[in-house]
Amino acid sequence: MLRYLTAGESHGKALLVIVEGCPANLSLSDAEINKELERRQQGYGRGPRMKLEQDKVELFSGVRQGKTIGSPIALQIPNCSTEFFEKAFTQLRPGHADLAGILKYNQKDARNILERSSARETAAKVAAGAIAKRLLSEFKISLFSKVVQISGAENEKDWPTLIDQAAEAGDTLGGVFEVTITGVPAGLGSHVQWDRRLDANLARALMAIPAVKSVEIGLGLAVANLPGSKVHDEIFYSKDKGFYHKTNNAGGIEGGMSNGEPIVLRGAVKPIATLKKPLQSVDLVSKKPTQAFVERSDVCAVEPAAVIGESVAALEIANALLEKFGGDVLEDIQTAYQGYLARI
Ligand code: EPS
Repeated sequence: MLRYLTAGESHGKALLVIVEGCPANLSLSDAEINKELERRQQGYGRGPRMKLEQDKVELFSGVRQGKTIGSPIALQIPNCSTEFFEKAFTQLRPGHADLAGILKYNQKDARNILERSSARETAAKVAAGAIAKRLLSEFKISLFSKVVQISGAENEKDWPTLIDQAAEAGDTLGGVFEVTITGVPAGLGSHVQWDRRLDANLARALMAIPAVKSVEIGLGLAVANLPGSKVHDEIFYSKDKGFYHKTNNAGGIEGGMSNGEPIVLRGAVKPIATLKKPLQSVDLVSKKPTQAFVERSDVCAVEPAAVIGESVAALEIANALLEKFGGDVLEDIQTAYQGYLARI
């Protein structure tokens, strides 16, 4: 089983991750992880913070002489921008974790909620996902992602103008991203138990990305309005290809298992909740009406969300792969994998 935990605050010293269950003998370098971290920092509509941060990983354990040794991989990404860490605020921000968080954790300063609920944490997720992607590449499984919509507009030529207009108006925008995973063999995940269903685990991983409000697999929501004849993918067989489908409305997953077709996932991202032109709110201490707290923020973060989606999906696919083929060393997993491919 591949699992991971993150720690760290947005403006604290660093973000930390421990990835446990990565098999031994996988070659792994800082550079491969840094490449993914750099992708996450891009995107039209990002705020000034991304010019300050230079996300680079420091590997502390689990790797020796460029290869994993089967022990937990611990790493950190230092934060450059730590200047807000001591700054208290009480003007609760609608759409953020502030209100529910201060009530739940009995806090007097909403900073104690902001710091961990910030999407800065996703840098740690992407670092963990980079390790999963490295593992999957040994099995010729690849992940891609792209933005497919910004605030309802599908033509990418319109996006910069829309984002500029929102920035000008002190507003923010959301959108939709898509993750495609190719090379996944049929049979990852399982129909036999709810928590082994690959679609459920992928959906949970995508929904756990801050600001993601809806997840679709394949046709997604559209299945509700179509007859079965327009939804289900017919099955074919040829000697070269084995079993295959000519359509992929299922998005590569049937019965909670991969079916050998590319897995296609979409995530809908809400607009960033910190607005330059602040929304109406209430002050935590005085209980009087106030404008929401405004700190430097992004206008649109759908592009980084796509990279994050790719990363968390990689972690789920890697976990399902290890569940099916077992093994704590790369060579054993490869042997089991090749045997399985030969059988199916
Ligand atoms: C975020 C607010 C902004 C974003 C941040 C997420 O940070 P700051 O308040 O320091 O300007 O830049 O995203 C990142 C730091 C990042 O690395 O993606 C929020 O409130 O979620």
